[in-house]
Amino acid sequence: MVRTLDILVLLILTFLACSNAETITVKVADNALDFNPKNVTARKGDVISFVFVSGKHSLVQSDSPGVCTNSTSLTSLSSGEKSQGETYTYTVNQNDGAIYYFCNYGQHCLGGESGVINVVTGNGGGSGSGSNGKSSASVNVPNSFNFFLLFTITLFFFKSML
Ligand SMILES: [Cu+2]
Repeated sequence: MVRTLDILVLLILTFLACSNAETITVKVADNALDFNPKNVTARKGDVISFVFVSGKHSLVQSDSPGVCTNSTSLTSLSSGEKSQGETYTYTVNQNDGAIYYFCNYGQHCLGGESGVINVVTGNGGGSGSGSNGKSSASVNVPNSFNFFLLFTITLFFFKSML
């Protein structure tokens, strides 16, 4: 009975160690027709949480930066029309490359309402905007947390061997 419990705890800890997805918040029309931050770095599995701060907007993926036409490929990023106070979450489902998006509500895109999600490979969570140096610094936190989890898992493993 005790052994079964140990295995259960082991499984839960392993799951926690493997799922290090991060949620990145992007404010829509925080101050003007724009995104804050306009550029984010993310990894596959990370969740981009678009928070609609003011007005009405509709986010759609495009094929190039700053372009105001819908992507020709099947677009997975499409919020539909959202109003102030609403949130749209998008889960990154690619290993690398850039996901360009814009607001196709009214003439918002022509006013500069476009942004990009830069998808990078590797473990650890993503980061908000800023330099590459900053993003690598924030990656260290989940990595040390994972080390702690793996250490605990190892302890449980040896405990169950006794
Ligand atoms: Cu808009």
